[in-house]
Amino acid sequence: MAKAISTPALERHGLSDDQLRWMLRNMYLQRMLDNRGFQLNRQGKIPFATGSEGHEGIHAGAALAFERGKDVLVPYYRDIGLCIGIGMPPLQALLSMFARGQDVSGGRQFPNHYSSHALGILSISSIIAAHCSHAVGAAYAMKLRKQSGRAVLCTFGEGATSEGEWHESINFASIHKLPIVFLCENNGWAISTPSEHQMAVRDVVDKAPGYGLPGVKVDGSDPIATYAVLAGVMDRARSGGGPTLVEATCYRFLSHTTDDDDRTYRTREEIERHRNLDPVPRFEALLAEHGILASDDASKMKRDVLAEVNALTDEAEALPYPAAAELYTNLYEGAYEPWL
Ligand SMILES: Cc1ncc(C[n+]2csc(CCOP(=O)(O)OP(=O)(O)O)c2C)c(N)n1
Repeated sequence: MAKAISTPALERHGLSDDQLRWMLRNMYLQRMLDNRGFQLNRQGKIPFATGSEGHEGIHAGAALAFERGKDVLVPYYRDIGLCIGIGMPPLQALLSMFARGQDVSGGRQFPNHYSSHALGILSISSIIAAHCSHAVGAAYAMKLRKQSGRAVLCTFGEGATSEGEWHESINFASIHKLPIVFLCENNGWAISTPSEHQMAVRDVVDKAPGYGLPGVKVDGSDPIATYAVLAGVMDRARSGGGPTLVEATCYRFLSHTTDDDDRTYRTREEIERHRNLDPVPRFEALLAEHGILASDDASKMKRDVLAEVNALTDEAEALPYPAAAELYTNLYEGAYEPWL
């Protein structure tokens, strides 16, 4: 008699059905917001947007490993899903794109420079890897103040790992056993530079032993695996075990930003090949296979997210630009008199 083929149990690392569905919703929201940026740019409504399509699995997994109210996130410009995942209102992303006065940077359209004291999000630095030293500073402060039970999560791309500040930061963190996790979102490209032109070692984690800290590589298109790795190493950092370098692999499906034409350096076939690893349909299929999504749950969730993003787009677009009188606000200490 033929044996019935049963689906192997899902390795869920303690995540409940609700948490798994939350992850999927976060991934849809990231993708729709991200794609909205490109659409608005092509419509001539916003000057610039970055693409994070392909990073959704990393962001959903990392967001759940982050402890709100305790940890500090020092993100980079692709982390829209991670910032939303730890509580940033999605409207913030649109306010930044539209350069509206209510944006946290006052509408200066330095894209994705989210920050929130309440949520523990430090502003990013557009200078690649400069924020790693800021992150290490935050972790050093936690250690000096003897704040156990807290850790810093610092993210960056693989291109950043060629920068001097990255090496200095990771070295300092390792010497002082700081409560920090360095999360590399390795999408294979640093604008037009492929990772094999970026480093002579195969993997970013190969750099960890040189600094005396552990390195863990994970498939970043799998949000559960990413969560499991990050939850473990964040706990280790929080309890005094020291820093870890995590490399989460993914692929950047869109061009680097709306200013970049990726047809000049990679083929359409390469992108299509990587579509097999697209984290969003893969995770959706996994949850459906294990009965965590009912038959119309995914389409309903997508419709809800689209309606939310449409409403937020209209809301952000209707808000005013910053007033001209705000031009120098937050640039100089105290009242500033223009010298003209
Ligand atoms: C110090 C510095 N050098 C160059 C740039 C220009 N630049 C902006 S993004 C980028 C690529 C970074 O690639 P990676 O770290 O792999 O992150 P990804 O964009 O692929 O997510 C570069 C070179 C910069 N912002 N800062």
